Amino acid sequence: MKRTLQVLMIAVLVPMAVFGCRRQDVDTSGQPRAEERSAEQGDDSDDARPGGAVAGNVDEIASARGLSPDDVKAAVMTYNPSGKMDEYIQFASGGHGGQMLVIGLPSMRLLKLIATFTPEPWQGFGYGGEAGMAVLDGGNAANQELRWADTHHPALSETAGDYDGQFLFIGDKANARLAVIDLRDFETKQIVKNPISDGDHGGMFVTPNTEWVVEGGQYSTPLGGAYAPMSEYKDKYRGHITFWKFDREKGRIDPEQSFAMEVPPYWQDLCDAGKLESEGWVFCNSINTELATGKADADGVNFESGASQNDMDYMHIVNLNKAAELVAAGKTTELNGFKILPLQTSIDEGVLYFTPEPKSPHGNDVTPKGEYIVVGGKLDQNATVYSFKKIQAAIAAGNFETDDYGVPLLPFDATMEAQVELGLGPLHTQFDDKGYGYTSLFLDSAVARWTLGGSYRTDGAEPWKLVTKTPVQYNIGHLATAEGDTVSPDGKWLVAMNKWSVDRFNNVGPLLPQNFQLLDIASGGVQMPVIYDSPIGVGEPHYAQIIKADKLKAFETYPEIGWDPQTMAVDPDAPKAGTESVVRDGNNVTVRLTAVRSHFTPERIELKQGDNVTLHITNIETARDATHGFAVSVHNINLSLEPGETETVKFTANQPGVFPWYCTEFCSALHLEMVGYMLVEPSSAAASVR
Ligand code: RUQ
Ligand code: CUA
Repeated sequence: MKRTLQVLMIAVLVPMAVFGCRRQDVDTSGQPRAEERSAEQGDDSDDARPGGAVAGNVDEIASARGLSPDDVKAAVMTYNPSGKMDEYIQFASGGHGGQMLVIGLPSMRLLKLIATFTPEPWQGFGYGGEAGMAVLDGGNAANQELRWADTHHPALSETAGDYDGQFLFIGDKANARLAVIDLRDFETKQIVKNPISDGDHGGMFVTPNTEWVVEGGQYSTPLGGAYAPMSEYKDKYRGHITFWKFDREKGRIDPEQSFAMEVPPYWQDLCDAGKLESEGWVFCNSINTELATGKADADGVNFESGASQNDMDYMHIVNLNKAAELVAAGKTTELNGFKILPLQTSIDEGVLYFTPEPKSPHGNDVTPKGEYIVVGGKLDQNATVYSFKKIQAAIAAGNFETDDYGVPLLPFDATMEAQVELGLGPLHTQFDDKGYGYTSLFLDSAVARWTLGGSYRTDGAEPWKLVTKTPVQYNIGHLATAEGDTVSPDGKWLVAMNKWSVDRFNNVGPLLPQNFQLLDIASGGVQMPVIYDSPIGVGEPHYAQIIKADKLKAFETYPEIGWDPQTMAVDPDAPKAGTESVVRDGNNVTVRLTAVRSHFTPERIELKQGDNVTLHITNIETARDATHGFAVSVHNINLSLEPGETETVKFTANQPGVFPWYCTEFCSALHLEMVGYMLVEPSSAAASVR
């Protein structure tokens, strides 16, 4: 009976989701109907609105532009005049753009793109500079250079469960990798590749003091790159939850101290780390407990349907502290040089438990004090709330049933605290400082605000109850509130990260941006109006975190001349003013250059064809924003040197000819004169003709 209902829901809801609009707005084109479009835009829906040349006072301008009083209020709430800083900084994943976005709130201005998994020329990342090349190469697979990623869930480093503004982690769903960004200079310092799996999704989530960075798997395979046919799925395929040890001192992941838990070949999904009451535990959702293997012929069942048969999948409940003890005690095996905690060990030692979760669960979010876990079911109408205390009691009660792999199964009724009816397709949940949860509703295209229960309710409001919903455009995935997944959410701003933008922006062709919509959750009583639309035109962002801007203490310039951003220290070997040189030793040539407005020293490098060149260059500026570039024509060499920074490039001068190099940043009036010549003398006269 329940299954029939579910199949019905899929049949009805999936087409709606695909059209990407609120139900009442859909016609068969997937576009809101014209009359609704104009209703949404206010009375004056004339597309050719007056532009900048509107004279008069605020009321007159507003009326000429067709802005309602609410529009004007929204503008006033979000507008930053020149020089006014944003109060919050949002770090958003850049999706399959492979980068990170840095966005100011409430202005929603894009402040920076952080080159992360993919070469990025403005930052000179991946174009010859040795440090960046080494970071990118650190993320290569065994037999494949990887130069893109699908970034999903960023995690800011935490101290005692609060963002500390020091580091940022982001996972790559496509290739099972993790990047570490140092927030002193907003640069990527490390990429690690998971040695036992090539895919993930439940990452990155940090423990409250950032001892561990959690990477939950997704599409199960034989671990370690082995082969097995799909007919052996149940026995040979496995999932993983990988725990990366973070060395805060070094600012690096330590793979030697990291480990993976072997788990059944369900598809693990999002995770979250326990905090306060539940610190030391980790919770991960799963889907495909059906062990569907896909449709390969006419008789097969496709994944979409095969992996949605069961009413319940399993939340994975992991005693991480216990797991770490077992790892320290050597109870691990090794695969590709990486520590694995075998499934049977986790079962025997009480490290892993399951509890049922309804209807294709997705988001998994621990409440601020750590006593509840909120799970969204993609095909559900409810968010399901679990109690950590009840989970512990169910574990203590023992007498378990198990799943097919022998993992103890805690009864749903014993662990569940409440089911909160919110609407269709609840995904992810964030929190505020007033005891409310905020859940994205993908199918409804809405954000729901609802009351938490227990110690969060001091206002007499009924617990576990929907309070209000705001429609968003369209098909919201994640959402983020200010510090909304920490132990002390701020209760300000909510960004709805919408998958579809359809008709919200000027037409830029068939590939559309996503739409970040800013909602005011603080000042409007129970209402949560949408007050800003921000197009995101660089890959599909998933999760984001929003940190109070004053927690970030980034360098304004590098602290000393000759700074190596990789070691975060002065390179004693860095060229400085007066130490520039070109030194030849056989066919090895070492060039030591400096850059300062508006010249390089030296300005000529004379090479012979076939020379092995090592070029060190320092930007010896100390002024803020005095960045210089270093771009050599047709050599794929392009550096960005921030004030104080030193970089190294190595190349072989294979091609004879004359190659100007120049500064790519318009740094001064005589920037065009900031140039040099690299001359490569041919090894024979004939070679000089290209
Ligand atoms: S997942 S919404 Cu990684 Cu929810 Cu994208
Ligand atoms: Cu330096 Cu232009």
